[in-house]
Amino acid sequence: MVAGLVALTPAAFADHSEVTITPAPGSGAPGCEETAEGCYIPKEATVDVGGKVIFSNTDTAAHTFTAGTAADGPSGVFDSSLVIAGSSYEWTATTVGDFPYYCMVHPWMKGLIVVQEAGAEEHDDEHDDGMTEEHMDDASATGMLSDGTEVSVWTSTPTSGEKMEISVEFHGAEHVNHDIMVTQNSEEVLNDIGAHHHDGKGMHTTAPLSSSDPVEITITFQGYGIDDPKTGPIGEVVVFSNVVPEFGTIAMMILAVAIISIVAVTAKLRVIPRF
Ligand SMILES: [Cu+2]
Repeated sequence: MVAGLVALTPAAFADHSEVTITPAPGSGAPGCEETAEGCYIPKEATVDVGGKVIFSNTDTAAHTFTAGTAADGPSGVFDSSLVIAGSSYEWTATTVGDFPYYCMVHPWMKGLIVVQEAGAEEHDDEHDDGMTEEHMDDASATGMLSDGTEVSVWTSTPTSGEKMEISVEFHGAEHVNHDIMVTQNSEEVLNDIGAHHHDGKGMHTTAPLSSSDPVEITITFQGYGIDDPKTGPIGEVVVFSNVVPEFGTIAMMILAVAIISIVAVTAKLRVIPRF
């Protein structure tokens, strides 16, 4: 496989060192939540770790800018308390993650702040570790969920004694939750439960491998979204068998949840060797 190298200059990255969020005009009355723009503008903002988030109240009503959700209450990550018209509030992001927020006075007002590593970019062509991402055709393997979302994996070459890197992408999807399990010769080398990728992409690393044989990657989709209930074909499983990056995948299947339960029961019957 020929790796397509992508030259990236700092200018290729959007600047996420500071973002200003304003309430939609008139958001003190319900209705903004029905619009495409939402009640906080932008309703989803991206900022780097160490970056500054400014809530500038350009509306005529007083609002709060409170991390958490109206359903679960404040999360404590940040809280402006009441910001009167013409005032502003600043918060500096310190950890990577998705931070939903809302207005305590007007609970229909909701927004999301996505905090990412400095220099990371949602739509760039290179992962943080320098592993070059190919077009979908060049993925190690691509499968599909029943809602049509394509799921691709890119992997490093399985090498005895080394960790294997696996990049997963749910094309065009946001806020993807999934589990990922990787086995090699029936030995579990990675079992990540509850991974969340706010831009649909993520990296996973296995334990050091005990051989250079192909691996099997099982991805269980756990829904789109941040808060429950999550949406999408939850529980669907995409299995990539015999994954070796040069030759692609020999078999790819989408299995129903029921089949997985059978596998789980069967696994319990395995004889565990004792030394
Ligand atoms: Cu408000």
